Amino acid sequence: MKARWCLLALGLGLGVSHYHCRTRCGGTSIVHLFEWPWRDIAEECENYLAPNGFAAVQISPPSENVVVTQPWRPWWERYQPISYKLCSRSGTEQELRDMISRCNKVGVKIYADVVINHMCSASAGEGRRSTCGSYFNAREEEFPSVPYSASHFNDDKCTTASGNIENYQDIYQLTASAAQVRDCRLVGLLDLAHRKEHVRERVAGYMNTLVDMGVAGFRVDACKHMWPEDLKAIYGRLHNLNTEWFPEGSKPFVYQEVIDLGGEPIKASEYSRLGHVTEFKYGAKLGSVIRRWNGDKLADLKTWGESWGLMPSDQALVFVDNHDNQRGHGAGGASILTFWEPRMYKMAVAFMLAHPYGVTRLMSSYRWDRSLVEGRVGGSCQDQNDWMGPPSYPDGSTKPVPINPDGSCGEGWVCEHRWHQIRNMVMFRNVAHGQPLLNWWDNGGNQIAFGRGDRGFIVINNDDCTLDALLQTGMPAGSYCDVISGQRTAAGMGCTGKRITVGEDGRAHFTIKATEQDPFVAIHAGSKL
Ligand code: QV4
Ligand code: CA
Repeated sequence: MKARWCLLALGLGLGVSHYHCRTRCGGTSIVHLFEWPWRDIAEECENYLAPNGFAAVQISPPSENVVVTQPWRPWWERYQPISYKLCSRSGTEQELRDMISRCNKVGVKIYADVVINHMCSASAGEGRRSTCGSYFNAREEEFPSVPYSASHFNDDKCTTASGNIENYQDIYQLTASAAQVRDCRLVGLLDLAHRKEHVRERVAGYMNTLVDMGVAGFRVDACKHMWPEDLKAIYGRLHNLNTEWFPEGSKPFVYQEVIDLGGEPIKASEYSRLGHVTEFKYGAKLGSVIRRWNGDKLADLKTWGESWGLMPSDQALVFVDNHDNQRGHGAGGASILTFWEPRMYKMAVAFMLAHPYGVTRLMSSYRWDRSLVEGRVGGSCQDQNDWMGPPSYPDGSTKPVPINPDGSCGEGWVCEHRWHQIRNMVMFRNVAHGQPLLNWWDNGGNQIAFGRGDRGFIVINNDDCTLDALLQTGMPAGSYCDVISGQRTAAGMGCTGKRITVGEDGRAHFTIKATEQDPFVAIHAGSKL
């Protein structure tokens, strides 16, 4: 079959910047090792994340949670705390401590996912079915291991009939609507009263225990459901980071989960003065562009950023998918790309890592059984098996993450962060850090290219025809190894992928067939031969 050729256009960019990373290029990306055991995270930091330039790991909630059996344990039980003791399906407190210190030793930071808006579901019953065996009574709102009791919850402040959040977007009653989102129960989860001193003290105490153990910051769960002034009071109590690993006076890095796709009274911007905020529009819009839905095309990404309605770049925590929207939870909708659609997914992740906008987070997932039909729930696709927990043994304990000889993961762990295209783009981002976006080129359709100062250049072909273009890369003359089709060999001379030759004038010739497995090419200062 004959390849169709697209209209060819040439971009002649000007201006190269001469900024270089000072000593070595620090890491810039976070990887969410969703549901990983602490022991495996420690090894991953040492064997893989540090050598490959990953900045940090987001860990699953470390606090004690309710054990749900239906009949198997769902991943989401970890979002129903019973106490702030540190035993969970990922391991013991000792294993957590060991992991944090081993990761810090090799320069990989740990960000803990903290669930502080609520405790378990009101219908969780009574007893000791919790991950450390602590007693609780959900009906009476008794959590003696914290301790919390009924007066520490928001029941008196919530005015909805069910006691749950019933309406997120009553635009005619903005104040009342915001109040119910913050003072009522999120899907029946017992809602903590952060206005009260005791609650603030307990929550900050939990977070400080983790800071003292060596975490570098937090992903704060469900921030939309907490008042910004209460969060401010809690963050204000946080200790500085542990000086065994961090410079004196370092503050925890906080990124807050607020799903704001527009159209609700609560805005992400209410939280941005307190820390970073998750930008959920990023993955939803990027997914739509890569899927080429509604006439969206890659060329449109020339203006990617604030003008798309995204929050200012220096406030945003960005990601293609997260543990919720990859399985139809939370929000984001049907456009979200995940590992289930690897070709488009890699393209989206590569674009994200090449583009200067935001602090980037990568998802590292496990497979679940999708043999059952997908249903439509609340406008997005929700998988019938969306609840499935991580690969586990019949007794419910999580299986370790085995690493295959080829570097991939076994036992149903997907390990997107180990896909070489993604791993190499993590390094691209580090090398290009601080460099401006330059030399944009597009064909008006789904072929684009852009550079980052004189440190990196990426070309993407998401059209149905070959990309064949002579492009200004802004890079110093020389021979480079494409880090998508392969990479530079250890000795630095060989290249297992395409070779790209940049001429004295900074231009290079690129050919990418529409049928290639990965229809994009990336070179950077560290892939020069
Ligand atoms: C059910 C009914 C309720 C009923 C309740 C009590 O739906 O109407 O009141 O029973 O009988 C699980 C079940 C859910 C169940 C609930 C309480 O899925 O059906 O309610 O437990 O028993 C995760 C999962 C949720 C899960 C929750 C707690 O996604 O499905 O609920 O954990 O185990 C909004 C928020 C946003 C949130 C997102 C999912 O603004 O903050 O929804 N995202 C974060 C996390 C997410 C987590 C939570 C918040 C809660 O990323 O993973 O929810 O901590 O957009
Ligand atoms: Ca709340």
